[in-house]
Amino acid sequence: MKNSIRKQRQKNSPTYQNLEPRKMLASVGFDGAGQGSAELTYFLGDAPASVGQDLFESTIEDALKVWSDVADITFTQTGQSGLRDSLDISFRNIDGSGGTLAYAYFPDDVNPARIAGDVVFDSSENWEVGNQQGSRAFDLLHVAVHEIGHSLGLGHDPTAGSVLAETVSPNEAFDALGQSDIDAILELYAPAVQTQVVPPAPVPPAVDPDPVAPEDPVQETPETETPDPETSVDPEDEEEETDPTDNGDDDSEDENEQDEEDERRRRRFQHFVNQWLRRLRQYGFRFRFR
Ligand SMILES: [Ca+2]
Ligand SMILES: [Ca+2]
Ligand SMILES: [Zn+2]
Repeated sequence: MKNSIRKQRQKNSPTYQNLEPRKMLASVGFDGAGQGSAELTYFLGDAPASVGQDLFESTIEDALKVWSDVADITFTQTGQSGLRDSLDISFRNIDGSGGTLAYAYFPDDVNPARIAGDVVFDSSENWEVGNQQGSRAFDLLHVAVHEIGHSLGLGHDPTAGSVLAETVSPNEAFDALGQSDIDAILELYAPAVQTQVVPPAPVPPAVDPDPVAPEDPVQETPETETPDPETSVDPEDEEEETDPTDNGDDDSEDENEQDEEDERRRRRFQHFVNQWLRRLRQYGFRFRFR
């Protein structure tokens, strides 16, 4: 298949903004016929200095996650190129600036396993992530989501809003899959088992745990300025706790306990909100329509 795709590419003289000339092929996906799951690896080649390796890596991770959030596909990075069931993702000069932006190989039912799923970006294009540079550069994330769609077996899609549209404008930045993209990938693979980013319910346990080591439902160290109930002590609380004259059985203490409980709930809720916001940022909700 490789040769015929190459010939096809040479015969066509693509217009600017076509992502790639692509022969119409049909694939059942890496999972074979039916809607199954796929465990794939991916290998990253060297990014051009204009993009930078870190941005390349994080952008590809974001693009892979766009698909694995929807379909039951796992991607694990590997340091070895040329593996079976592995997407080798690299840059090289394809045809200079303009023309083809990138291309990808369909899964192993269409291509030899060694190249199935591989993606190549044209290192001669100006790339950015987002659309800060307007018409001067193409959104690497958009093109990566598009090409990885091909890697997984999807063809082009003329539906408005599809990331698999045949063309892309340099003024576009990826926002989300279109509904037709979601429908198309779910015709090839099972739905993602893993739930999407959902915040933990902001309800503390009914029984307060040991106040010295409050139960933290998500075992991560908060990195925000939110006070950690474990390490910060309200001066009034401290006074209350160390008051030697307190016999510990009057009504005002009950009220104080209630206040402390409310304060703990408030801090825990704030902790959840901060964590959720951090995850949203982490998972790349960084593009907005303008
Ligand atoms: Ca090109
Ligand atoms: Ca742009
Ligand atoms: Zn395409």
